[in-house]
Amino acid sequence: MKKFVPFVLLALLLVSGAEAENQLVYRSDFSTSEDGWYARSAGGAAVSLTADDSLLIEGRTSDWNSPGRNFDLQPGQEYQLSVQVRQTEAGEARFMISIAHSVGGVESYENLGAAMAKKGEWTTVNGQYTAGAFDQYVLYVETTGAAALSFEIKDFTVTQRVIEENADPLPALKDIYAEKFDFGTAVTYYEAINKQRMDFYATQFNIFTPGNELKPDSVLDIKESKKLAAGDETAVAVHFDAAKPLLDYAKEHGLKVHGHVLVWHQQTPDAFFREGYSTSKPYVTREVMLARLENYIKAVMAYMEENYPGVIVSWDVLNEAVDDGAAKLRSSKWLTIVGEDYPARAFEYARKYAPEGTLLFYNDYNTALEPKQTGIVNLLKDLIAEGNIDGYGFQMHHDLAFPGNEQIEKSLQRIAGLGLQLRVSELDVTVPDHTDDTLQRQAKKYAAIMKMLDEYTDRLLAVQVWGVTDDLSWRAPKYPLLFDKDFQPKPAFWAVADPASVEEK
Ligand code: 9MR
Repeated sequence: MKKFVPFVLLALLLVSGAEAENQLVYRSDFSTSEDGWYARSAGGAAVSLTADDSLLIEGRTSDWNSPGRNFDLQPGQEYQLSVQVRQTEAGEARFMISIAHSVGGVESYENLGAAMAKKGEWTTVNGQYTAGAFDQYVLYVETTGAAALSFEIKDFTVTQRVIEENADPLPALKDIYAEKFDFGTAVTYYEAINKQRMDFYATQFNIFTPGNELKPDSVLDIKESKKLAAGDETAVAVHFDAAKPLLDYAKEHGLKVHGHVLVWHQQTPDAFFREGYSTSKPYVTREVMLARLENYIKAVMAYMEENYPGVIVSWDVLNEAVDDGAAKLRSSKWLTIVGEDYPARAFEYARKYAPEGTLLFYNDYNTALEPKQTGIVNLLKDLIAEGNIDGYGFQMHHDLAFPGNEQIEKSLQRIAGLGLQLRVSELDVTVPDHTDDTLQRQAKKYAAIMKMLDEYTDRLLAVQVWGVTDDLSWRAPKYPLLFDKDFQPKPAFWAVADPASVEEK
């Protein structure tokens, strides 16, 4: 049966903020010139035009000797690549599209696609590439195990996903909720280096969390720490290469960042817990581990204060420390090596070194479920007693029916009753397919959550979705987010923008 769509909603559905489509940005043309292509070689190989408008390479002595061309690629952008190759000297040969990219004069390589070409047959080689952050990009066509083979190429194409702002902008979630709380999203490295994407995100969101890039496995510099450990087992070296693009973007555009995460049982190198930072050595003592924890937190805070003052407004100090099946701390290396007070110590050090005013959170999932909820409440009570925690982050990785709305409501009430500030830190709602009906049900779930949250605006600092477009979600096959892969707002977006417009039943 056709659903009644109110006029206002229909009008809104016609508005869209941005869209993405595949556009051909380059097709080789060898009819009159080499079109910028040259031979990549230490001297012997050379390219020339043929009578049938292809480019021939001869005189090769290594597989990497190849026709190559410099391209002006944009960091973070996704490219589809294709080329026709033909060789007449071997029964068959393997061809690859590859890229040589360089930054600060250091060149590195990736193979982007491969195909076998039979003697005399024009063969298509396809590849794809999401551009990293480099100063220079050279695409080339090389062989594997056929160093001396001469071959021809034609129809080299580069197709790019282009994001275009539409004339009619979408209503912005950050503006709709400006009086109540910040609206944010998680962003990963490849999104952060994609300026087009970030510019679109910045129209909707005013707070960002690195999806992975401030986790200990991105931040800890094990190699350097190892060197330092030779003189002092408690020393810790850190670096922020992965997080920099987002931090730079936020700093430049006056956006807030929520840091995620200082202490977690996952995505933390085993070496962090071992003597000499060596995975073959025994675990360190409680004393050494606490000193490493303190030094780690100190170094992270010092770097941020020096390079990005004021950008990080809050931190998940501790993530997912409570057991899934019992009201207690989950077993982890932190628990084994340091003991039951490791959460308290983490908050103590975070408070000690964080700039004044930085808010410190404990963050967890399945808050609506027992006995985990009681475990979370017990931990929060202990941390509150120690005086170094400001708030709790509800992750809210949900699906259509799980957890039920009453369960979510109860968990909000119970945690809010502890007097802490709250965040929704990782909101997403998975669905099994993306039929219209399912997407409407997803919208209803989002609307129900937003309506509940409206009761807690006195203490709710931010609502963050865990990603923007479905295709880049950690749960991509289940379409959990507010925008589809082409940046089109889903019914879920409109439901979050105006929860009251979504009927209950
Ligand atoms: O979104 C993150 C994904 O890219 C990583 O593969 C995954 C690995 O642990 O972590 C995801 O983020 C998690 C977050 O840090 C903590 N809560 C659960 C999130 C989803 O797994």
